[in-house]
Amino acid sequence: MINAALISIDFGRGSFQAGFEELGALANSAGACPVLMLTGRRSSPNAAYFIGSGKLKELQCGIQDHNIKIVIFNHTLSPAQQRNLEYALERRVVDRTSLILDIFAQRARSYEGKLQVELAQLQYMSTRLVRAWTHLERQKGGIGLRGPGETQLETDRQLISKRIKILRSKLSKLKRQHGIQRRQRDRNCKLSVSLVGYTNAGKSTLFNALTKEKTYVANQLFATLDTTSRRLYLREANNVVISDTVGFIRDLPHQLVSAFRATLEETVHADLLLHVVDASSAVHVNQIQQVNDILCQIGAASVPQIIIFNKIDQKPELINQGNPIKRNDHGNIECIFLSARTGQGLNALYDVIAEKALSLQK
Ligand SMILES: Nc1nc2c(ncn2[C@@H]2O[C@H](COP(=O)(O)OP(=O)(O)OP(=O)(O)O)[C@@H](O)[C@H]2O)c(=O)[nH]1
Ligand SMILES: [Mg+2]
Repeated sequence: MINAALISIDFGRGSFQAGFEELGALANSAGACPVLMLTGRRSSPNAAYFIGSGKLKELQCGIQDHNIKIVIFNHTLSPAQQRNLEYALERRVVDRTSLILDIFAQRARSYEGKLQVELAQLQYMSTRLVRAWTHLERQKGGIGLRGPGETQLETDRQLISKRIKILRSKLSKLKRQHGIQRRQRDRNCKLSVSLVGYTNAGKSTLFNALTKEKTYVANQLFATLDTTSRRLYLREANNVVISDTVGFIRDLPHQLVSAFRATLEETVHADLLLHVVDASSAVHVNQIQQVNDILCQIGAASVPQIIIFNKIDQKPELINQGNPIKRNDHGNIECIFLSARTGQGLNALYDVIAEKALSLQK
């Protein structure tokens, strides 16, 4: 683990503390150890350094005192800000987007996952490359613009766009194969159910509990990247397929959303979404909203959804009169309270899936 400094600036837009805690979890998941946490308030970012000169001094001292190797910002930095900070701090400076990209790169296991991560990284890099040179253009007042630097930049750009093209075509081939597999699955199966939700909500734990599988579970963000699907055997309704999917996060970098579109779109093709929520989190209401926003972006807003309040072992008071299933006035299931860890409420979920399977059967 390398020592990291985390910086988060409050621009007065709400849920600041939760966002900062999340950055700590992201840093941990990427393999960094947060030893210095700096916060501050501003009305808008400083153009050159994002933070003000006072905060910058504080950071410079802290870096010496705590043997810090990497500085992580809870924001999107412009290429110029990132470069200025790296010069001033003599350390690698990472913004929230590249931190998330880094975690994805560490976790990618499948061929498709690796391609998607590479595509997202190149897309991120290409925006950096373009603008990384504008400061030189300005400094040199336009003279010498066609020097070796510019040629190198042009070559880099061409290499990147060539590689992006190759990755896109490989991914679209895989997407076609997914389509074929899905149609076969549709023919054989009556209902496909996807577990979706905020990262670390407990989707994989619930998936394992339901299917007696052993997929990777960890108190980390983005433990799961690749979708895993299994047959679920229920007494009343057979042929249900359930899938564990990649978790979502607030402000998911748009490069990732576009690169992972194929994986994310798998959820669109489900007949039912089980939206897993970490009920023990103080910001779970906000997380539900974030997940629904992303579902909207990928065209899955109209897929029937049941909210699952997980980790109820830590919040037993949420269960209404001991009944794990909550229905609306029309008798439709609204949400379920359960604990994937202890198994409490799991039977109710089996019943609900069976009930839905029967009602949605084609
Ligand atoms: N107390 C408690 N902890 C739980 C419960 N379900 C999951 N957890 C814990 O929550 C953490 C995250 O669980 P995962 O199943 O990996 O969560 P996930 O939603 O798959 O996360 P990502 O794949 O990272 O998006 C792990 O430390 C689990 O042990 C539960 O019902 N109660
Ligand atoms: Mg998972």
